[in-house]
Amino acid sequence: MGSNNFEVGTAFPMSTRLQRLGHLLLISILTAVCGSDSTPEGLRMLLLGAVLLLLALPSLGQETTEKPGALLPMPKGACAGWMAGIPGHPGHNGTPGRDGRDGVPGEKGEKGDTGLTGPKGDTGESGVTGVEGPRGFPGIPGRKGEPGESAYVYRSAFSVGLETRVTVPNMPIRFTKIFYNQQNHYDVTTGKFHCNIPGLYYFSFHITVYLKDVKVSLYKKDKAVLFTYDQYQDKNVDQASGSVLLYLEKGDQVWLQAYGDEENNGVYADNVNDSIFTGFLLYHNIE
Ligand SMILES: [Ca+2]
Repeated sequence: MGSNNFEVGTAFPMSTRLQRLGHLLLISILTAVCGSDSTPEGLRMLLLGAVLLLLALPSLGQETTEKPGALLPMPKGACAGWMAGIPGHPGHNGTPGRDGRDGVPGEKGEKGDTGLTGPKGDTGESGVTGVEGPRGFPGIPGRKGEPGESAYVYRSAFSVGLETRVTVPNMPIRFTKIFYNQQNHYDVTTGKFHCNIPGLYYFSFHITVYLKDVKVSLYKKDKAVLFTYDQYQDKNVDQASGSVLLYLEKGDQVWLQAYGDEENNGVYADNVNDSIFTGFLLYHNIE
């Protein structure tokens, strides 16, 4: 019975397949006729072979045109000729898959636009003092200053001389020959200078000495502060002189006065010989 044991769907030409089925049916009939297998089992095999042959015959005319080598279609068996069913509904969505692997880094992009200016930062700490720079060029002269306060009020000067010989010692010498006394700070009636402007004063005197010795002092506030002594030489004319700087307060008085006795009063003056006394303010007291 191994001769009819072939697999369905094996690649054979349809005509060959029909021939095999015919052979199988013929063998089954022969077997049943010869009584070699007259059992009910042998009869069933004969009937089964007849059914298979009848099922295969209707498609004989079509399949004989198949080209050699084409695959045999699956036998449709008992379902052949049934109507196709209605397509089923789509299945449910599956669960999301796992995350994929990281991609490779991309190429370096182009340089972006300049960003906006940020806010002003905090003031930094002071740096170390630098080295002194070189001396600059001289600047241009400034504007001329405003006129100062008039110096008239600070003017004080006098210059006076003797007109005649002085014969009386121990009293102020009166110089009545006026060279300059615009402010009238020198009192011609007393021979004394009166300080009206406190400050530093310069005084000087030049005395012609004739006939007698001369001892003369410059007085300030009733006190001799300068002494000058000249010895007379017979038949000669001498000179005695002196000068000094004195600081005076307002109201101070300064004058010249011969001291000693009359033998020491050779202060002289005539038309061609002068004895003079001069004083002026050098600096006024600004305090
Ligand atoms: Ca002398």
